[in-house]
Amino acid sequence: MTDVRPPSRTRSRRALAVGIAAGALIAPLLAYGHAAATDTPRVDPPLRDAAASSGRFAGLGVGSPLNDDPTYTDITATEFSSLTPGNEMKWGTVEPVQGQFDWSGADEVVEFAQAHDQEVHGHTLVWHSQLPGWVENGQYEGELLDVMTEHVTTEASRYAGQVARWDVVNEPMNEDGTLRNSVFLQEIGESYIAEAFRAADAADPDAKLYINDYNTDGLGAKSDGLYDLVSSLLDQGVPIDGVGFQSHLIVGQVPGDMRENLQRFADLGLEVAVTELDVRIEMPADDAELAQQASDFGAVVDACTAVSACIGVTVWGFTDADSWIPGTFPGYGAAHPWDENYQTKPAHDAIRDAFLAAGTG
Ligand code: G2I
Repeated sequence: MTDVRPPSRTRSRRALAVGIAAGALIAPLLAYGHAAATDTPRVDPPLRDAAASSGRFAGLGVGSPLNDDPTYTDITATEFSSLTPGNEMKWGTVEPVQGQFDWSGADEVVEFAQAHDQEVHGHTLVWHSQLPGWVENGQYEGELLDVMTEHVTTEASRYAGQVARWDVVNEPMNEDGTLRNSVFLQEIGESYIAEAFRAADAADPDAKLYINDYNTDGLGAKSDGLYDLVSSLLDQGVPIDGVGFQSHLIVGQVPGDMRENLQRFADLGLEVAVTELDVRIEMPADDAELAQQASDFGAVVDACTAVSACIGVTVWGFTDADSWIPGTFPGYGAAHPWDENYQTKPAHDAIRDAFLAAGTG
């Protein structure tokens, strides 16, 4: 339970990134160019190669356990160039008892990613949800600031050099743009956010440090509040590198000002990324809704590729067979780019084509 050794490292993160970028820039060009010249059937590139042709990653928020289904792992390995552990790096998972760590699930995802030349997007260090009971209920020794700092330091140190990006603080905003009244805000005050970033930076100076939230994809009160918060963190010299836009969307409701919103954060000098994209449909989904969903996935990728500081798009699950949506939004489903039988949906092709349209493909 308390093993502190990191999983073995075969290649550095930087080497991985270069390898992915170089290989993926060339692969779709060869496939496309050759097919056009000889009239042989077109070979569609996997999403990771399509994304790389525009200099970006195609990410996946993975379910667990990863290795149960060979079709699942095969698609995970071949289609995506970044993995976000869906639950395995959350506080409640890794530190169920104060000071006792269980890295098994997180290590599994990191090792899988390294074996398949994928980046890891760490998720998440400080979040009000999926906390261990001892944090939630205040059953810890000492001050919460020290407890939080210790947790961030321990987890970010363990994976230092192996995590490309960390969601350091997740979902800090209320819908009206004020700060969420989490246990961290209550016990520490709003400085908890700056302190979490400082601890993560000290533990892993190479990881890009993100703040990540939902319903901040377009302009509005919540994203205005996030913008003000991030601006203030930058003014204070807090080591923040990026903003993640989760993009849990409803079919037909991609914010028309998403590009503009991403751009204003980029204009602060930050990276931006789409971090948890899905597009839910009220069930049963018909063909018209699946076509609209495809257009929605494409529109989100277009919003990202229109912003040079937007470094990639992560989908939150790839198959309708393994989805968080029906449990959280009863009556909704079909939110992902592959169907329940692991067949690609129009949404998959729209993601691929949007990346290719922005890139060299
Ligand atoms: O809620 C959707 C996402 C919103 N943004 C932050 C993400 O971390 C969050 O992800 C989801 C996971 O995809 C779910 O898998 O977070 C949920 C909890 O808020 C996760 O659901 C939980 C279930 O509630 C538990 O019953 C289950 O034991 O997943 C657990 C592990 O499968």
